[in-house]
Amino acid sequence: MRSRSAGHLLVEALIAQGVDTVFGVPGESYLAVLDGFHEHRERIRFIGCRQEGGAAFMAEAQGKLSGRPGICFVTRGPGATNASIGLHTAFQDSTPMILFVGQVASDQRDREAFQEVDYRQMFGPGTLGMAKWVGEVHDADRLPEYVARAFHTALQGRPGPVVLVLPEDMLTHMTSVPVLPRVQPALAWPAPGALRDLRALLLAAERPLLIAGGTPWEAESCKALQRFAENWQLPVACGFRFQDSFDNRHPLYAGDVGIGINPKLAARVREADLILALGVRLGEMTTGGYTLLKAPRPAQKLVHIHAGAEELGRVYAADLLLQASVSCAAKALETLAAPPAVPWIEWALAAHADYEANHLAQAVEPLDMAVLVKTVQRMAPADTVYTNGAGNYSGWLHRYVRYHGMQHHGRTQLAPTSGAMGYGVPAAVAAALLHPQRTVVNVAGDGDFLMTGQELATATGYGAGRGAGKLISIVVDNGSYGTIRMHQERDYPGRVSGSELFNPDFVALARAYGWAAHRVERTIDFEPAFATALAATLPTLIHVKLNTDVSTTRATLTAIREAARQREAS
Ligand SMILES: Cc1ncc(C[n+]2csc(CCOP(=O)(O)OP(=O)(O)O)c2C)c(N)n1
Repeated sequence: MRSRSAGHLLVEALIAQGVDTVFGVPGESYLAVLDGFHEHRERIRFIGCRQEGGAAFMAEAQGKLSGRPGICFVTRGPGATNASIGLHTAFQDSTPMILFVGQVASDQRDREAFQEVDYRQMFGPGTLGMAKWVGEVHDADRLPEYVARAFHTALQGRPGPVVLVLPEDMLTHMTSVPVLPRVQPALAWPAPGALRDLRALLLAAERPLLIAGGTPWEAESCKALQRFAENWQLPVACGFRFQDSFDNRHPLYAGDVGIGINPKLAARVREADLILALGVRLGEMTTGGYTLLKAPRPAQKLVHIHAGAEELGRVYAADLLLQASVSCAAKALETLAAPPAVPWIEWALAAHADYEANHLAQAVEPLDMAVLVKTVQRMAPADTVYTNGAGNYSGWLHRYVRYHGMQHHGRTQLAPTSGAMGYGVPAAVAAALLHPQRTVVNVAGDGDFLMTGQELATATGYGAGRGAGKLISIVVDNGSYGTIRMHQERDYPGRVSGSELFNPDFVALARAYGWAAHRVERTIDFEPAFATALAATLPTLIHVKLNTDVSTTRATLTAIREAARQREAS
């Protein structure tokens, strides 16, 4: 085996894992790796981003889209701190991801050398919710072992982010060790006895509800889930921001259990006598703040199926716990013999009828977000990827986009269950770069957009959205951090502080980045603007002006404030 630097070896190891694109911001701490990317530029590309938060979000989106770890490279101290938002998102969203961090040279360690941080302390598993594992590589010959372990750890059990720390001097050591083969994650199958118990619980149920979500769903497991649901006529809801786990057009679809949940679905979750939670973590957002399922002992019978042993029994005392990968669980469930008839047909039909009724919206003038979102889905190709960050504006996507199950076009919803603002733009840029044939539509709030809007330059620089697939970002400008304003009006009516925004001219800003841009102030002007964007040869930003008072898909700020004042008065 020829000798080369560990930096080159690392790039070869990534290629052996099937990686062809990585995201990052360069730093002097890992020059040998950057040189490796130059060496192997025909087989792997380094997308240089404009801020590590953007790069880490892009890698997270890569992990969501591919089911394999998204890869991000950043420099020490400032680079790693900027990247932490993407790491946190990958953790909360159970997305496989590896963050490589350049580190000070070994002979400088522990002096608080320039930009030195102890990443085991900063991101370590003891720190709730940042990384599954933090490894530091001190021996160039062992780099393949660390990389393979990073892939396994990111993919197995509950998927998530891993950090590999790379001391600068280690990267320049010469080594002749070979790379290891592509990692295939070990899968966990449900035990036959547990499946029998699950069947018995189903047979005893009258109002069951399946909640699907988490990761890693893909085409085959989504198909298996659908067959299981059909065999048993089970109504299926999706967990918060996992709306593409089950086809929203299917007659058994009941809606999503997340922020802005359909009140009828919330009632149905409470009324259910059996909740079958498949792949979802049963976190705060999917349980309505642990109220739809009362913690720690729910009123409903609860079966929780999850790949991570640590998730089972984390909060809830369930009636049955199954540790299994979602793909294995779904395949096992579809073989579960269903009775000739189930007693909950009416219940299942009503669940879907409630979902359909929730699609109807009261008209809003002059700009109707419900119509806007429905227009996007009517006009955009069926395999369009939708991205968003955090903010009330995302409620219109959650409520009105009918996400297709992953058996149709893979993942089409890139949205942070972590509630990280700024996610949508970089996720969209990553999706457009990774799938140039597919159209990507980002919807961002005005606050949300400017957290990572600099990545428009990355899109322009790397030619995203210039081919068959379009890249479109719709900025919903209500002149405020509207979600926070909503909370203020609810808890401190009329006392607005810190949530008003001064915005730039978004059209001029987008054009300065080399994007096409349009402004829309009325519903009727949206369709022509979106048609122009779908025909454009440049990525396009559509700046949508929304009245600040339009707060959520269901309420205005005025109504929220008045209700709060009445509560105060009574
Ligand atoms: C990185 C980050 N910072 C702060 C918050 C808290 N936060 C949640 S929503 C929100 C306001 C979002 O404003 P905007 O994007 O304009 O959307 P809107 O709510 O107005 O629709 C804020 C500040 C967050 N979720 N993420």
